[in-house]
Amino acid sequence: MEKRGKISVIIPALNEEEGIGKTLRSIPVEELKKEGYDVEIIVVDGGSRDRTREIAESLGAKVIVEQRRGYGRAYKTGFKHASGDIIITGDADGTYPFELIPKLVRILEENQLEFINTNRFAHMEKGSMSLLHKIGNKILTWTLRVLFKIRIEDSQSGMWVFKRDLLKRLSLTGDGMEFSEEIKIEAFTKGRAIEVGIPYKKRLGEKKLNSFKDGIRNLMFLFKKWWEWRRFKE
Ligand SMILES: Nc1nc2c(ncn2[C@@H]2O[C@H](COP(=O)(O)OP(=O)(O)O)[C@@H](O)[C@H]2O)c(=O)[nH]1
Ligand SMILES: [Mg+2]
Repeated sequence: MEKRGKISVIIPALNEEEGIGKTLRSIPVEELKKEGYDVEIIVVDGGSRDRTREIAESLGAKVIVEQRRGYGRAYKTGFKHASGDIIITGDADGTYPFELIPKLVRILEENQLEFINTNRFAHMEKGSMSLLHKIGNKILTWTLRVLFKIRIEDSQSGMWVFKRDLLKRLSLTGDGMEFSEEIKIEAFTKGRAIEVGIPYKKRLGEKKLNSFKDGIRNLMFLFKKWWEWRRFKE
């Protein structure tokens, strides 16, 4: 069998005992191995006080504990531990279609891309995103598009598929939820990137995002990032 390299699936999790099992079981490890990929699954646990770590370990994931708070912080720590040529990310709450990994990896490889963002608005299950959250997302995505001239539909999607090598060229500063928009700004302005539509499901367990607080923070971050980006371009 032709060896195709290694895939690292990275999942941040904070008190996700309800969703982590379903999430990990939906990763088609055997299918990917048959296609010639090695697969590692890394769960970056933020110090969960429930059974998240235990469940993740029992399902064969490598668990890294990152006590410092924040979604971006968790990813930056996870990336350091990843050894795959291709990295795939997503939440531990059962919302993202990990079963599509083989298809997304094929799109990345066949088109010689460095980064794929996923667009959840393409096929969104009813009730999977509140109206407030949708409006917030639209404002953030529109602002990002105007400031950075990037044509994407979902600036807050947490599922990305990318070449690990690209990370060397990206400057990732955000420790919180703003990390999601930052990695897209960096990848789309510095690498070969596209967006692909995916289905998005209702969450298991409680959400960790504070829609209002994180929304404002993410908006401010876009302007801060844009200010630095313009200065750097000159
Ligand atoms: N390790 C770690 N994971 C986090 C932290 N905050 C959120 N997460 C995880 O990051 C993912 C995204 O959070 P979520 O509440 O689903 O945000 P939403 O999908 O934007 O509503 C989930 O898997 C969370 O468990 C954190 O501080 N540390
Ligand atoms: Mg989520």
